[in-house]
Amino acid sequence: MITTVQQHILQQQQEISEASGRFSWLLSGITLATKMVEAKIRTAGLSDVLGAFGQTNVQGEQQQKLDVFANQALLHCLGLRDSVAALVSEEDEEPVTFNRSVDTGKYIIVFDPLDGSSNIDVNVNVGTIFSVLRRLPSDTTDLQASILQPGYTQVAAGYVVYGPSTVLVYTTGHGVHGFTLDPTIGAFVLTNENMKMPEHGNYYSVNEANAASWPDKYREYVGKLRSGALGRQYSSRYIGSLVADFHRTLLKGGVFLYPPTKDQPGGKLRLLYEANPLAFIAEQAGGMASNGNGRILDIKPEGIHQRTPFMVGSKREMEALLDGRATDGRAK
Ligand code: AHM
Ligand code: MG
Repeated sequence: MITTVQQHILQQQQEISEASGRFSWLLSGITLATKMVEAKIRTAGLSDVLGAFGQTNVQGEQQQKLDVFANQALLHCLGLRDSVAALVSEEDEEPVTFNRSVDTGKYIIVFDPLDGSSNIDVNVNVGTIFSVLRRLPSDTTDLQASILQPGYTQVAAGYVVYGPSTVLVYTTGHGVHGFTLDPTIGAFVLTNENMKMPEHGNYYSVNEANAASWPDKYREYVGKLRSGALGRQYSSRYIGSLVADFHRTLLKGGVFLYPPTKDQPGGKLRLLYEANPLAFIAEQAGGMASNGNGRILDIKPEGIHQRTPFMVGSKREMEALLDGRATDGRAK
Protein backbone atom coordinates (compact mmCIF):
# COMPACT_ATOMS: atom_id res chain seq x y z
CA MET A 1 0.00 0.00 0.00
CA ILE A 2 1.17 3.54 -0.62
CA THR A 3 1.85 6.11 2.10
CA THR A 4 1.20 9.72 1.17
CA VAL A 5 3.14 12.56 2.76
CA GLN A 6 -0.02 13.56 4.60
CA GLN A 7 -0.39 10.11 6.15
CA HIS A 8 3.29 10.06 6.99
CA ILE A 9 3.13 13.39 8.80
CA LEU A 10 0.10 12.23 10.76
CA GLN A 11 1.94 9.04 11.78
CA GLN A 12 4.99 11.05 12.81
CA GLN A 13 2.81 13.42 14.78
CA GLN A 14 1.62 10.61 17.00
CA GLU A 15 5.25 10.07 17.95
CA ILE A 16 5.93 13.76 18.66
CA SER A 17 4.18 14.51 21.91
CA GLU A 18 3.67 18.24 21.41
CA ALA A 19 2.52 18.03 17.82
CA SER A 20 -1.11 18.57 16.98
CA GLY A 21 -3.36 18.21 13.96
CA ARG A 22 -2.57 21.84 13.26
CA PHE A 23 0.92 20.92 12.26
CA SER A 24 -0.08 18.46 9.55
CA TRP A 25 -2.70 20.92 8.31
CA LEU A 26 0.06 23.52 8.05
CA LEU A 27 2.39 21.23 6.12
CA SER A 28 -0.46 20.35 3.76
CA GLY A 29 -0.49 24.04 2.81
CA ILE A 30 3.09 23.65 1.64
CA THR A 31 2.43 20.49 -0.35
CA LEU A 32 -0.61 22.07 -2.01
CA ALA A 33 1.39 25.16 -3.01
CA THR A 34 4.26 23.09 -4.38
CA LYS A 35 1.82 21.05 -6.47
CA MET A 36 0.50 24.31 -7.93
CA VAL A 37 4.08 25.38 -8.68
CA GLU A 38 4.94 22.07 -10.30
CA ALA A 39 1.82 22.24 -12.50
CA LYS A 40 2.86 25.72 -13.62
CA ILE A 41 6.46 24.67 -14.26
CA ARG A 42 5.42 21.70 -16.42
CA THR A 43 3.87 24.09 -18.94
CA ALA A 44 6.20 27.04 -18.40
CA GLY A 45 7.59 27.04 -21.94
CA LEU A 46 4.10 26.90 -23.44
CA SER A 47 2.66 29.74 -21.40
CA ASP A 48 5.77 31.84 -22.06
CA VAL A 49 5.10 31.54 -25.79
CA LEU A 50 1.53 32.70 -25.26
CA GLY A 51 2.67 35.39 -22.91
CA ALA A 52 5.08 36.86 -25.43
CA PHE A 53 2.16 38.58 -27.16
CA GLY A 54 1.36 41.41 -24.80
CA GLN A 55 1.96 39.61 -21.49
CA THR A 56 -1.50 38.03 -21.25
CA ASN A 57 -2.43 34.41 -21.79
CA VAL A 58 -5.44 32.94 -23.56
CA GLN A 59 -7.58 33.26 -20.44
CA GLY A 60 -6.80 36.98 -20.43
CA GLU A 61 -4.74 36.57 -17.23
CA GLN A 62 -1.60 38.53 -16.61
CA GLN A 63 1.50 36.37 -17.17
CA GLN A 64 3.59 35.99 -14.08
CA LYS A 65 7.19 35.09 -13.69
CA LEU A 66 7.46 31.68 -12.11
CA ASP A 67 9.18 32.91 -9.00
CA VAL A 68 6.41 35.46 -8.40
CA PHE A 69 3.81 32.76 -9.01
CA ALA A 70 5.54 30.37 -6.59
CA ASN A 71 5.70 33.06 -3.92
CA GLN A 72 2.02 33.90 -4.31
CA ALA A 73 1.04 30.22 -4.22
CA LEU A 74 2.86 29.73 -0.90
CA LEU A 75 1.56 32.98 0.59
CA HIS A 76 -1.97 32.07 -0.40
CA CYS A 77 -1.97 28.42 0.69
CA LEU A 78 -0.16 29.08 3.97
CA GLY A 79 -1.87 32.36 4.79
CA LEU A 80 -5.16 30.45 5.04
CA ARG A 81 -3.77 28.17 7.76
CA ASP A 82 -4.70 29.74 11.09
CA SER A 83 -1.68 28.23 12.85
CA VAL A 84 0.61 30.51 10.80
CA ALA A 85 1.75 33.65 12.62
CA ALA A 86 4.13 34.93 9.93
CA LEU A 87 5.50 34.06 6.51
CA VAL A 88 9.02 35.03 5.54
CA SER A 89 9.95 34.74 1.87
CA GLU A 90 13.04 35.40 -0.18
CA GLU A 91 10.78 37.38 -2.50
CA ASP A 92 9.47 39.78 0.17
CA GLU A 93 11.57 42.39 1.92
CA GLU A 94 9.52 42.18 5.12
CA PRO A 95 7.76 39.27 6.83
CA VAL A 96 4.05 38.92 6.15
CA THR A 97 2.39 38.77 9.56
CA PHE A 98 -1.14 37.75 10.51
CA ASN A 99 -2.80 39.09 13.58
CA ARG A 100 -3.14 35.70 15.20
CA SER A 101 -3.03 35.13 18.91
CA VAL A 102 -0.15 33.28 20.50
CA ASP A 103 -2.48 30.34 21.19
CA THR A 104 -3.55 30.03 17.55
CA GLY A 105 -0.70 31.34 15.42
CA LYS A 106 2.04 29.06 16.67
CA TYR A 107 4.27 28.73 13.64
CA ILE A 108 6.42 30.80 11.31
CA ILE A 109 7.25 29.50 7.85
CA VAL A 110 10.36 30.75 6.12
CA PHE A 111 10.83 29.85 2.46
CA ASP A 112 12.63 30.29 -0.81
CA PRO A 113 9.68 29.87 -3.20
CA LEU A 114 11.72 29.10 -6.32
CA ASP A 115 15.37 28.37 -5.73
CA GLY A 116 17.72 28.30 -8.71
CA SER A 117 16.03 31.12 -10.57
CA SER A 118 18.89 31.42 -13.08
CA ASN A 119 17.89 27.95 -14.30
CA ILE A 120 14.18 28.66 -14.82
CA ASP A 121 14.51 29.84 -18.40
CA VAL A 122 16.72 26.95 -19.51
CA ASN A 123 14.56 24.05 -18.31
CA VAL A 124 16.94 22.94 -15.59
CA ASN A 125 15.84 21.79 -12.12
CA VAL A 126 14.58 24.36 -9.65
CA GLY A 127 13.00 23.89 -6.25
CA THR A 128 11.23 25.23 -3.17
CA ILE A 129 12.91 25.25 0.25
CA PHE A 130 11.08 25.74 3.55
CA SER A 131 11.74 25.93 7.27
CA VAL A 132 9.19 25.88 10.10
CA LEU A 133 9.90 27.74 13.32
CA ARG A 134 7.88 27.80 16.51
CA ARG A 135 6.69 31.23 17.59
CA LEU A 136 8.06 32.22 20.98
CA PRO A 137 5.12 32.54 23.42
CA SER A 138 6.51 35.87 24.63
CA ASP A 139 6.60 37.30 21.10
CA THR A 140 3.28 39.06 20.64
CA THR A 141 4.09 41.97 18.33
CA ASP A 142 6.51 42.10 15.38
CA LEU A 143 7.68 38.46 15.74
CA GLN A 144 11.31 39.39 15.02
CA ALA A 145 12.59 37.36 17.98
CA SER A 146 10.68 34.31 16.78
CA ILE A 147 11.86 34.69 13.20
CA LEU A 148 15.51 35.23 14.11
CA GLN A 149 15.99 31.99 16.03
CA PRO A 150 19.05 29.82 15.34
CA GLY A 151 18.55 26.88 12.99
CA TYR A 152 18.75 24.24 15.71
CA THR A 153 15.29 25.37 16.88
CA GLN A 154 13.62 24.45 13.57
CA VAL A 155 10.50 22.34 14.03
CA ALA A 156 10.58 21.05 10.47
CA ALA A 157 12.36 21.69 7.21
CA GLY A 158 12.11 20.42 3.69
CA TYR A 159 12.32 21.05 0.01
CA VAL A 160 10.76 20.11 -3.28
CA VAL A 161 12.83 19.55 -6.43
CA TYR A 162 10.99 20.08 -9.71
CA GLY A 163 13.05 17.71 -11.84
CA PRO A 164 12.34 14.78 -14.16
CA SER A 165 10.01 13.81 -11.33
CA THR A 166 8.89 16.04 -8.48
CA VAL A 167 10.40 15.02 -5.17
CA LEU A 168 9.67 16.24 -1.65
CA VAL A 169 12.10 15.67 1.22
CA TYR A 170 11.32 16.67 4.80
CA THR A 171 12.36 16.23 8.40
CA THR A 172 10.72 17.04 11.71
CA GLY A 173 13.85 15.99 13.58
CA HIS A 174 12.96 12.30 13.36
CA GLY A 175 14.88 11.26 10.29
CA VAL A 176 14.66 12.42 6.69
CA HIS A 177 11.93 11.14 4.42
CA GLY A 178 11.52 11.40 0.66
CA PHE A 179 8.36 11.37 -1.46
CA THR A 180 7.71 11.40 -5.19
CA LEU A 181 4.72 13.14 -6.71
CA ASP A 182 2.51 10.59 -8.44
CA PRO A 183 0.81 12.75 -11.07
CA THR A 184 -1.89 10.14 -11.66
CA ILE A 185 -3.28 10.63 -8.15
CA GLY A 186 -1.87 14.10 -7.37
CA ALA A 187 -0.18 12.96 -4.17
CA PHE A 188 3.37 12.81 -2.85
CA VAL A 189 4.01 9.10 -2.20
CA LEU A 190 6.66 7.78 0.20
CA THR A 191 9.62 6.49 -1.81
CA ASN A 192 12.65 6.97 0.49
CA GLU A 193 12.06 6.46 4.21
CA ASN A 194 14.85 7.31 6.66
CA MET A 195 17.27 8.67 4.11
CA LYS A 196 20.95 8.61 5.06
CA MET A 197 23.67 10.59 3.36
CA PRO A 198 26.54 8.25 2.42
CA GLU A 199 29.48 8.68 4.81
CA HIS A 200 31.55 9.80 1.86
CA GLY A 201 30.94 10.28 -1.84
CA ASN A 202 32.62 10.85 -5.16
CA TYR A 203 31.40 14.32 -6.07
CA TYR A 204 32.30 17.84 -5.13
CA SER A 205 30.01 20.67 -6.14
CA VAL A 206 31.13 24.29 -6.30
CA ASN A 207 31.16 27.22 -8.71
CA GLU A 208 34.86 26.95 -9.59
CA ALA A 209 34.76 30.17 -11.60
CA ASN A 210 35.00 31.91 -8.21
CA ALA A 211 38.12 29.99 -7.14
CA ALA A 212 40.53 32.92 -7.51
CA SER A 213 38.54 34.94 -4.99
CA TRP A 214 38.01 32.26 -2.31
CA PRO A 215 40.02 32.28 0.92
CA ASP A 216 43.08 30.04 0.56
CA LYS A 217 41.70 27.14 2.57
CA TYR A 218 38.93 26.49 0.03
CA ARG A 219 41.30 26.63 -2.94
CA GLU A 220 43.61 24.22 -1.16
CA TYR A 221 40.74 21.90 -0.23
CA VAL A 222 39.30 21.76 -3.74
CA GLY A 223 42.85 21.26 -5.04
CA LYS A 224 43.16 18.19 -2.79
CA LEU A 225 39.79 16.86 -3.94
CA ARG A 226 40.95 17.21 -7.54
CA SER A 227 44.38 15.69 -7.07
CA GLY A 228 43.31 12.64 -5.09
CA ALA A 229 45.34 13.84 -2.09
CA LEU A 230 42.40 13.07 0.21
CA GLY A 231 42.45 9.40 -0.71
CA ARG A 232 39.72 9.30 -3.32
CA GLN A 233 39.30 10.43 -6.91
CA TYR A 234 36.49 12.97 -7.21
CA SER A 235 34.30 14.17 -10.05
CA SER A 236 32.64 17.57 -10.10
CA ARG A 237 28.93 18.32 -10.52
CA TYR A 238 27.41 21.80 -10.31
CA ILE A 239 23.85 22.54 -11.36
CA GLY A 240 23.60 26.04 -9.93
CA SER A 241 20.29 25.30 -8.21
CA LEU A 242 21.17 24.78 -4.56
CA VAL A 243 18.20 22.54 -3.95
CA ALA A 244 19.17 20.20 -6.80
CA ASP A 245 22.88 20.20 -5.92
CA PHE A 246 21.91 19.43 -2.34
CA HIS A 247 19.53 16.63 -3.34
CA ARG A 248 22.30 14.90 -5.26
CA THR A 249 24.65 15.34 -2.30
CA LEU A 250 22.04 13.82 0.02
CA LEU A 251 21.59 10.78 -2.20
CA LYS A 252 25.12 10.25 -3.49
CA GLY A 253 27.29 11.86 -0.82
CA GLY A 254 30.22 14.20 -1.35
CA VAL A 255 30.30 17.90 -0.64
CA PHE A 256 28.65 21.13 -1.78
CA LEU A 257 30.52 24.39 -1.20
CA TYR A 258 29.60 28.03 -1.52
CA PRO A 259 32.59 29.73 0.16
CA PRO A 260 32.98 33.46 0.76
CA THR A 261 34.27 35.41 -2.24
CA LYS A 262 35.93 38.81 -2.51
CA ASP A 263 32.68 40.35 -3.77
CA GLN A 264 30.58 38.52 -1.17
CA PRO A 265 32.74 37.99 1.90
CA GLY A 266 29.66 37.00 3.89
CA GLY A 267 28.74 34.32 1.35
CA LYS A 268 25.96 34.29 -1.23
CA LEU A 269 23.38 31.87 0.09
CA ARG A 270 20.74 32.86 2.61
CA LEU A 271 20.84 31.58 6.15
CA LEU A 272 17.17 31.38 7.06
CA TYR A 273 15.60 29.82 3.99
CA GLU A 274 18.51 28.10 2.21
CA ALA A 275 21.30 27.08 4.60
CA ASN A 276 19.29 26.36 7.76
CA PRO A 277 16.68 24.00 6.33
CA LEU A 278 19.26 22.08 4.28
CA ALA A 279 21.65 21.94 7.25
CA PHE A 280 18.87 20.48 9.41
CA ILE A 281 18.15 17.82 6.78
CA ALA A 282 21.86 17.09 6.25
CA GLU A 283 22.45 16.55 9.98
CA GLN A 284 19.35 14.40 10.31
CA ALA A 285 20.70 12.26 7.46
CA GLY A 286 24.14 11.89 9.10
CA GLY A 287 25.91 14.67 7.21
CA MET A 288 27.34 18.01 8.35
CA ALA A 289 26.87 21.69 7.49
CA SER A 290 29.20 24.56 8.30
CA ASN A 291 29.88 28.18 7.45
CA GLY A 292 33.60 27.35 7.52
CA ASN A 293 34.00 28.31 11.17
CA GLY A 294 31.16 26.55 12.91
CA ARG A 295 27.90 24.69 12.64
CA ILE A 296 25.29 26.44 10.47
CA LEU A 297 22.51 25.54 12.91
CA ASP A 298 24.24 27.38 15.78
CA ILE A 299 24.33 30.76 14.02
CA LYS A 300 22.16 33.40 15.68
CA PRO A 301 20.55 35.27 12.76
CA GLU A 302 20.62 39.05 12.77
CA GLY A 303 18.46 39.70 9.72
CA ILE A 304 15.87 37.77 7.76
CA HIS A 305 17.77 37.92 4.47
CA GLN A 306 21.20 37.36 6.04
CA ARG A 307 23.73 35.53 3.88
CA THR A 308 26.24 32.92 4.92
CA PRO A 309 29.05 30.86 3.43
CA PHE A 310 27.61 27.35 3.15
CA MET A 311 29.44 24.06 3.09
CA VAL A 312 27.39 20.87 3.41
CA GLY A 313 27.90 17.20 2.74
CA SER A 314 29.04 13.81 3.87
CA LYS A 315 30.77 13.41 7.20
CA ARG A 316 34.14 12.43 5.70
CA GLU A 317 34.34 15.24 3.15
CA MET A 318 33.22 17.79 5.74
CA GLU A 319 35.76 16.56 8.30
CA ALA A 320 38.45 16.82 5.64
CA LEU A 321 37.45 20.44 5.04
CA LEU A 322 37.14 21.41 8.68
CA ASP A 323 40.04 19.57 10.27
CA GLY A 324 42.14 18.31 7.38
CA ARG A 325 41.42 14.58 7.70
CA ALA A 326 41.71 12.34 4.66
CA THR A 327 38.34 11.24 3.30
CA ASP A 328 39.38 7.59 3.32
CA GLY A 329 39.37 7.81 7.12
CA ARG A 330 43.16 8.16 7.60
CA ALA A 331 44.14 10.49 10.40
CA LYS A 332 45.57 13.83 9.25
P1 AHM B 1 18.29 32.14 -6.05
O1 AHM B 1 17.60 31.78 -4.76
O2 AHM B 1 18.02 33.54 -6.47
O3 AHM B 1 18.01 31.16 -7.12
O4 AHM B 1 19.89 32.14 -5.77
C1 AHM B 1 20.51 31.11 -5.11
C2 AHM B 1 21.22 30.21 -6.09
C3 AHM B 1 21.36 28.82 -5.55
O5 AHM B 1 20.28 28.02 -5.93
C4 AHM B 1 22.65 28.33 -6.16
O6 AHM B 1 23.29 27.39 -5.34
C5 AHM B 1 23.44 29.59 -6.29
O7 AHM B 1 22.51 30.66 -6.30
C6 AHM B 1 24.24 29.62 -7.53
O8 AHM B 1 25.04 30.75 -7.53
P2 AHM B 1 26.18 31.02 -8.63
O9 AHM B 1 25.46 31.30 -9.90
O10 AHM B 1 26.91 32.21 -8.09
O11 AHM B 1 27.03 29.79 -8.69
MG1 MG C 1 17.55 30.33 -3.56
